[in-house]
Amino acid sequence: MSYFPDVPKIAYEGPKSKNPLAFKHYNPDEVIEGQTMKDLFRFGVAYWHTFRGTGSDPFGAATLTRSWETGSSEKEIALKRVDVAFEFIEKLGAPFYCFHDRDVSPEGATLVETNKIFDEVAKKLKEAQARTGVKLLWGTANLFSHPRYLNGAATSPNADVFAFAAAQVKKAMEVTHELGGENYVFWGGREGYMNLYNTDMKREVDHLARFMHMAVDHAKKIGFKGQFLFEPKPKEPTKHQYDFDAAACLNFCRAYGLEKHVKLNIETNHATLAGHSMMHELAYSSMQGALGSIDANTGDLLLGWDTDQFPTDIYLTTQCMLVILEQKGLAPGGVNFDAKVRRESIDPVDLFYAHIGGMDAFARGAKIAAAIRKDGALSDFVKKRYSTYDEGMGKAIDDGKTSFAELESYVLKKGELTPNISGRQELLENIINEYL
Ligand code: XUL
Ligand code: CO
Repeated sequence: MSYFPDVPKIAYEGPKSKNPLAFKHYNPDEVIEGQTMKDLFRFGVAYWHTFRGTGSDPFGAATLTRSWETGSSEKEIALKRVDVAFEFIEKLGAPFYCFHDRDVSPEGATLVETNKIFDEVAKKLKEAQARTGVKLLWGTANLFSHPRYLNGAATSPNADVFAFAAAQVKKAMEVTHELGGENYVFWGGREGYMNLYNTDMKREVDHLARFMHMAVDHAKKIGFKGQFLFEPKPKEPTKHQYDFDAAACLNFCRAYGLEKHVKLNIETNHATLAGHSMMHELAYSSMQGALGSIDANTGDLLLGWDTDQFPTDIYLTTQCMLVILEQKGLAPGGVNFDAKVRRESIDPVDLFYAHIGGMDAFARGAKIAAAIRKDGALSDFVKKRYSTYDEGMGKAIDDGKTSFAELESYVLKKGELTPNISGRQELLENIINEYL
């Protein structure tokens, strides 16, 4: 039984190909800075968008009707969907996938029933992974869709809801571990507030930290060695989310002693919602050794909410790859397409076009970034720009070997300062365009 009978295995055909169902730039075996593209990107397919996306939006009902979404029960459909998903992922040639517990497996009437169904689905996922060689990049728990989470999960003012969330994450971690998941993600869509009049922010943030320490303890207990990742997002659905951006997440981790246990999963559309560029969030996490993985997508400047579109902008992917190459890749993280086709893109084949475009855009970005890096087109300039710190008093500042008093006598003695040099932004922007 095939769910995509008209789609062959997607092959690399090179930049001259006009075949829409072929890669023009993503060539898994091609080496960039010592790594194959397959290992550099570690592309992942997001189960929630690609196999559960319906095209519904706050103003309209589902538009993406999929022929396979039929069966006598939610469980039966969930099991069938595993076949659909692995046919898609295998044909696409993505080495990884990612899921929330509730994307792959429905909620039953009780927690016992929910977990029993989850075990059955996980068994089938494990078989499909073994058959196809597709691996689990990360798992996570959906702590935002069910009405019980209306006030949050780990930050809910209701302790029973906290307890239920803990039970749900415990199970999701165990299944992720069972499936060989290489990371485990926490995205707190409802971990925040809508209004400070009814919120004890200190208590909520303390609870979030308690929750995380219990997760760390449980990972130890079950032998899960995967990387924990926070996924920053400033808002949506909640007005203010505690994991606002990379800086807020890292501050939280340090304040509560979690910095050894948690890295970040940076998402493009979340970065822009926070008023940052993706490159800023990547560079900020990377410089602190905390860039673990990325959720690749893009927003729309004219809409302004989390539109989760597939990334096709070569400037964007080049900027991402400049940072990712600098830190020699993302493993055990990867590039997960947290992106959905538009509600007007109603055919299953659109899912292929979308992923092919995203993978090719990243491959092009990587080739361009590698060429820029090889020539030192940016780095030589940046090094020169800071060269006053390479010797003399500048070096003493860098080495922590001076003081305000010493610097005061230094400038008094020196009189005239070393002149500033041009930032050359326009020239550097022109140079980047020469590589595109
Ligand atoms: C929501 C979002 C999530 C996380 C996983 O904006 O990005 O799908 O990636 O919970
Ligand atoms: Co995401």
